[in-house]
Amino acid sequence: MRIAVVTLFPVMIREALAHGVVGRAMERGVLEVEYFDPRDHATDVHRTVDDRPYGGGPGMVLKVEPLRTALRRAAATLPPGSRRVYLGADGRRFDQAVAREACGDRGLILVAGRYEGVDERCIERETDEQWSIGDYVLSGGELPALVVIDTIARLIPGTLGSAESAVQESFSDGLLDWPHYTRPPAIDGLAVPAVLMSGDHAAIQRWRLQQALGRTWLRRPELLERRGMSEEERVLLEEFKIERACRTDRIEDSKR
Ligand code: 4H7
Repeated sequence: MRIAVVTLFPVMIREALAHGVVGRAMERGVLEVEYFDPRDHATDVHRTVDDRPYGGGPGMVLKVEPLRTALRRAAATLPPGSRRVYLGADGRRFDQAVAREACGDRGLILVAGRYEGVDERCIERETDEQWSIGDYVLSGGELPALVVIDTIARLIPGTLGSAESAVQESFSDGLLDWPHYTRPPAIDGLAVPAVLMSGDHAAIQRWRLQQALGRTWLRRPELLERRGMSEEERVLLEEFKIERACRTDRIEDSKR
């Protein structure tokens, strides 16, 4: 897949993408990220990329011409039909489903705003969609671009090793993760759950699914609501609730 980022800070994104799983995906060539910097298309000696807002007030707006040229270069370079996405807090919420939808595309253009934002007509005429990564204000669209690229990259075949993708595709889909443990077997008297030391792989799988269901029920019930459960999963979750209730009782008792 090819992703173009229109940004005043290409180095910020390039360096962040050089590491770990995404870095390897780029080395293998399953993901290609290209940069289009409006500053390269500024026309004056100072290479100006901002301009004063109509209506006055503090702050500046990304200058139209350099941005538009960078965006059009990106669109001309990427496969025809690549979606142009503006990253802003008022966009459609970016989540795993949006990422899954995008990872099938051959190309994607991400526009990272800076200053107080981008001329509204540019957004309307030169982009197709707006995405937001969450309800908070950031000083630029570069971090959202990184979040989007990392999430999508993990879904491209060839990014994750076979072991990693096996875990991802397994029963845990749509659930929060189960807890993980490594050595030592006890930390300050806190032991690793015994089942994980049992060597019984079926029991371990069952326990992990149960933990994932239980945690999702406790922390993000709306995710479970949306996803639904199989009959087997319902039974596992009921067992989780009962065990948890017993544990809570024991804690209450010990306080008395
Ligand atoms: C576009 C327009 C995305 C991009 C304005 C981007 C949050 C998100 C930005 C702005 C973003 C998100 C410029 C508005 C800086 C706020 C202080 C970059 N913030 N900004 N101003 N939630 N900011 O996805």
